[in-house]
Amino acid sequence: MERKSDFSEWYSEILKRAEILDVRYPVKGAYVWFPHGYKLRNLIYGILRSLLDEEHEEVLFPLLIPEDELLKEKEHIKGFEEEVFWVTKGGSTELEVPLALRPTSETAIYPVFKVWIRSHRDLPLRIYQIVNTFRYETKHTRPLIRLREITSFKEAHTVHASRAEAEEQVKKAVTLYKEFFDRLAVPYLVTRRPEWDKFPGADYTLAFDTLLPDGRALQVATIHLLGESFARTFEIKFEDRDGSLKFVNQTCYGISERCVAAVISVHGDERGLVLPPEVAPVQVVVVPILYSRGRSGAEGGAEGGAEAEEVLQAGVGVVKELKEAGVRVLLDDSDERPGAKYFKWELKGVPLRVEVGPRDLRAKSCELVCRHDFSRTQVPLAEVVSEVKRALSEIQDQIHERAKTAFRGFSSVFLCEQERCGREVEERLGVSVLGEAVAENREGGERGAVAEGKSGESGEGGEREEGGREGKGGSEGKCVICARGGKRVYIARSY
Ligand code: 5CA
Repeated sequence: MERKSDFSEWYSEILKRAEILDVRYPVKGAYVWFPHGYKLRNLIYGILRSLLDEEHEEVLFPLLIPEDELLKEKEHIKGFEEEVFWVTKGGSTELEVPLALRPTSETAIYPVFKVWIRSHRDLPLRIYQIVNTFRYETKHTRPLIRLREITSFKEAHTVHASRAEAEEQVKKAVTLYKEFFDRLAVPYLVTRRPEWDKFPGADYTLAFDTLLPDGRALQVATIHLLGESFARTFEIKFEDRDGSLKFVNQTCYGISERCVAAVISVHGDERGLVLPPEVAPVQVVVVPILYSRGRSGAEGGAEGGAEAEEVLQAGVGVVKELKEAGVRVLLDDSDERPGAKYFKWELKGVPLRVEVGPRDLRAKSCELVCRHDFSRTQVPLAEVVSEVKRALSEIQDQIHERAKTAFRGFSSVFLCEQERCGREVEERLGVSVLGEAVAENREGGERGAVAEGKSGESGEGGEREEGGREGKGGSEGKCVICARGGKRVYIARSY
């Protein structure tokens, strides 16, 4: 399975063969999680949940939104009206008020915020939920990437007393998402989306993009400063310390199962999945090498049988020790040949394999084989727990480093703020304008395009520059289309 030359084919094959997702469900844009895929999904979400839990509380709002609430925020509905699935009947009875399947939950949550929030003492309010959302996507649907049923929309909504506090929250959300993607070893670029591409109803939108092996950008997270717009529509006010009534300031941010797509696509190779140990459902597979098939010694004679039993017991012992040490470990003592076992677990992305054979046993050792680079190390059986733990931590770092090296960043051009110019660049080059890199980019340590430097150093708009090389050309120059003053924006073919 060649990953680069035909990424699309590789991606479909991997979802099927590594048992992530079954795409045979008869509803467009809706898919079935296999057990292995579901475990991976839950481990990934567990990280996000634990990060969110530090400062947010989990809630659960209904799936159905009354039409009148959904239509209230004019900008918002303009952006979503073509994407909404409607429930119009209960049995054979037409509903008086049609109900929307949430495409996102602002209009479900904010009417309730109106009654929850009374005073400055109720603020800040930070909640999140992990729910399914529905979007009638008209573009080509793709498993985990463009869904009509997003099965796990991790949406956070926060409410503040002032715009400054809401902006502070946006920064915190950037830091939180950076930590999340760092732990998935997925590199990213954070940009501020152009005005014409922000979330419907937001003041501005920041987005995380990663790069898939076919050179296309995948937007994996967005953070929106909503300001007062929804507060005015839904009349969410609070009594401030001085007794005056004020509109609240809001933010929201979310991540879908695209984060799972990113982990699969960024790290995988021609043999299958390569999973960072942090999120691998099986971190270690122990394979006893039993030369006498059948373990009872049917082929190897009595002596071979006894040796095979010892090897098996050594494997069982290693599994027990690792399990006790909190490692997600599995013993493969099936009757398959070792080669077939290696193939199977490599396909599923198990980061580390422990092989124990008769020769290893005589030397009181075993062999560790890393999935991502196939390197082998002989380690004493007595030190297997510490050696495995060390290896897993090194693998996590090496996979991250490798992904950062492969992340070439994005090209950039100078553009003014007019939508007309942006659209023209998109059309002419067949790309999306991702936007200006935001200052916070630096902290994450990603190689992504960071344009620094003084304004208009080169003065030539329109040069294409690889991201990752800082400073060259500066952050301001002439718009490639109209030659007026422009800023450096990143562009990429995108999903
Ligand atoms: N309420 C806000 C924040 S939660 C919101 O809905 N933002 S969003 O529209 O930008 O969606 C959040 C993220 O979900 C996007 O950045 C994108 O990564 C992902 N996403 C959007 N549409 C789909 C889709 N159809 N399938 C899979 N993921 C999607």
